Amino acid sequence: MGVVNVTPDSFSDGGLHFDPELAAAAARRMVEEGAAIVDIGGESTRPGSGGVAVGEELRRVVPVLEALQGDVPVSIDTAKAEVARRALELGAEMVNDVTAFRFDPALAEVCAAHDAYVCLMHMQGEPRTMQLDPRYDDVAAEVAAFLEERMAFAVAHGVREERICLDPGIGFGKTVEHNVELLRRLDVLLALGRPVLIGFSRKSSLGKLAGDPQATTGPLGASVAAAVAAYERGATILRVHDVREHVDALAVARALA
Ligand code: HH2
Repeated sequence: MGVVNVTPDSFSDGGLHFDPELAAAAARRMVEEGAAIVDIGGESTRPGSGGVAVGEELRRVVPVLEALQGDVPVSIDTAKAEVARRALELGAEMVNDVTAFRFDPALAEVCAAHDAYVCLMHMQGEPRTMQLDPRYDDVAAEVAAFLEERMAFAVAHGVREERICLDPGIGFGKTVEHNVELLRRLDVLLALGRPVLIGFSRKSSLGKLAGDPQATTGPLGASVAAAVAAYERGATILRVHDVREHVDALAVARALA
């Protein structure tokens, strides 16, 4: 899964794809490089961010979706029913909601009505404050229990279970140690029986693991290593910014498995 953030302020690629033409070109390039789907988002969820209004989010993503219609498999990264509805009408096939239908419960019905693929992600707290003091007794078990409950909510609102993938939400209300433990114990999440998506690409925990305690992003080599490790532990969807490098690495990891 390639990432295209149509935002001025994303932590990883903020401003790079704010122009709709550039965003659409980046999405096309990612598919040429081997992405199976491109995740398009109009709202940054980086630590500290406060969110954008629905009108602004639509203004950011709709021109990109219009430019791409039909060419590229699209996932829409949104927590808002109205944005998802418009994106699905414009051909998106997946809804990636970092709030797992908590921000806007009406989103579940929109996904059900379109029989869309859905990614449900775990987050402790909200982006504005989530990195202040995240705490868990048992991070893997708590994340799995949360996702199991959100999956039941989605199914109760008409989303088919076969359409759902689950994501522990690397960096969303988690310390470096929490992120590491979630990957080490990915089997706890896989036991829920759904495909697991991991988004570790460029996240600050990787920069910290690579030796810089002040890191705010993660270097490419560290992102690739995390994706390969996640793949080897059973994740089957890797959300990444640098598609070509990840596709190459994952092809080799697969050949050597
Ligand atoms: N991470 C980000 C955004 N959306 N969705 C899922 N399912 N999983 C993730 O790990 C995930 C996500 C944050 O990364 P990015 O999109 O690069 O930055 P920003 O939120 O600042 O736009």
